[in-house]
Amino acid sequence: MNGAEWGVLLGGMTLIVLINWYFFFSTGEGAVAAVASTGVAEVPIVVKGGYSPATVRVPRGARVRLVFDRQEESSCSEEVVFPDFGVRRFLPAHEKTVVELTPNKAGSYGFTCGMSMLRGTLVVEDSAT
Ligand SMILES: [Cu+2]
Repeated sequence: MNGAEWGVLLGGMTLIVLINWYFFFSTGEGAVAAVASTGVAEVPIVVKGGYSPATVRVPRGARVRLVFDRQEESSCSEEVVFPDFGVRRFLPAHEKTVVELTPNKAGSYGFTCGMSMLRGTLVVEDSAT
């Protein structure tokens, strides 16, 4: 093989490594909620064309306070729905709205806007012992 071919091969291999790294290591991403000594995990979520962060990780059994900070008037995001918890909450524009949940089961729980267009995930993890 000549130099150019080696270059293509190396470039391809680097790309594969990067893609694998992305899928295997960054899937655990998302904001990890800090749990205060009171047992409450408070997580700010900005609502603006989506949820940011879209993935929130909390330890099982913590009281979770999700503080939705809606920075837009788009009617799309005026409601947030947690189907697994039977929660549907109106989010006034340019205000913060707290949604409190206490998930006791580990798992991934989706939340969406009222029309299921914007999506986020609440990941409840068994805390490491
Ligand atoms: Cu929507």
